[in-house]
Amino acid sequence: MMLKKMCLLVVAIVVCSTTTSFAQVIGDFEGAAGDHDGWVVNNGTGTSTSFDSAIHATLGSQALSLFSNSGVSGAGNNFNWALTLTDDVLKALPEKKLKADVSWTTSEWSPNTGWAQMKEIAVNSDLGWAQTTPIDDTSNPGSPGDWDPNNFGASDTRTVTWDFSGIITDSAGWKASSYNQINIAVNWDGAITAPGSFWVDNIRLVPEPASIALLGMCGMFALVRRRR
Ligand SMILES: [Ca+2]
Repeated sequence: MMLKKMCLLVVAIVVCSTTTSFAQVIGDFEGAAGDHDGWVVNNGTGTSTSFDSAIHATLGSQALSLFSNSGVSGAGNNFNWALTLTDDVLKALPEKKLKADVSWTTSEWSPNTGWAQMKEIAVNSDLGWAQTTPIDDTSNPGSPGDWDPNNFGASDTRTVTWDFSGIITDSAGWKASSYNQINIAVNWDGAITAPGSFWVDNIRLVPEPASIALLGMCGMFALVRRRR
């Protein structure tokens, strides 16, 4: 009987571990210089350039540094759809949330006032363009994606979370689309007159609460089995 219970426990753990997939990393920036895991850095108003950075890495030893040139600084000139990924892996987006570790360093921004944001994300597909703002931020839950040098110290790294359920309402249409794309914007205060950097690492897709609830049920099931 004991052997049977142990077997059931092992099966439960294996099944639960398999069905509740963990975060799927879609940007760790660990490759060679210029290899950004398929992410494309856009040049436009508020031009951004990029390079692999040894600082602010939260997964592995490199992060992506977005250097945003505010040579055209002035209110309204600093918003840029800086990062784009077009990949079939995004077909899973309706069942997932997107998280990214985002960093700023006060000394990068001059004068040390104003604000910077990694906030808006847009999805694009045959269904069209739709955008949303983050739902959570480990440093600034009251205003996710917003950073400023006065309130967040010399160096700040946080995890920002975006939820696409409100803008991908046609899940079947999204999955059937000929392409699936997300675009991440950076934005900063026109009062900041020198170029500054955004860092991003460990961009990942994480299961929706339904899957997390399943994980909880699996844990409870394992506990019940253990107590019997
Ligand atoms: Ca990394």
